[in-house]
Amino acid sequence: MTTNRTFTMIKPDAVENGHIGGILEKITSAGFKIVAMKYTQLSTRDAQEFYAVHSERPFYGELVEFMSRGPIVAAILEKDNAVEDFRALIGATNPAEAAEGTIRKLFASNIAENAVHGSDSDENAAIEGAFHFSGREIF
Ligand code: RTP
Ligand code: MG
Repeated sequence: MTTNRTFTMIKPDAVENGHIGGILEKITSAGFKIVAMKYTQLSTRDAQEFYAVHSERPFYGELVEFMSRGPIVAAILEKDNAVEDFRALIGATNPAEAAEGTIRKLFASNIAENAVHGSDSDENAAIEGAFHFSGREIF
């Protein structure tokens, strides 16, 4: 079953700004269990592939460059209703519109450099988790 899991990345801006610890604290305090995690960096090709769904959007080139410019933390998280609850925890895409207390409100810079990724469906959570982790890296 994958329906109680979601996939996240702490994006390069948040890593650069020293927010790995703060973000992981928010995630675990909200009741998410970390079942897989790694410190890694996306190649240009990895970022193009991961965000292929946005390839026709005007911000695609900027997004690929941003997401591949430095290390990220990738993780699979487990909790009841994980996808929806994690999207609520991270807040709106644009941190200026994100609710108080959300991860993007607390740690994000702007709509492009917004600190964290959260899967938008159970299906994508499974695809994105498999993009980064093999079965033996998930606990
Ligand atoms: P994510 O996929 O990273 O969790 O973010 P999201 O669902 O809230 O937003 P989405 O529409 O999927 O956009 C993916 C990422 O693209 C960047 N973006 N830049 N410059 C812009 O107007 C713009 N819009 C989106 C952000 O990094 C966003 O999280
Ligand atoms: Mg998205």
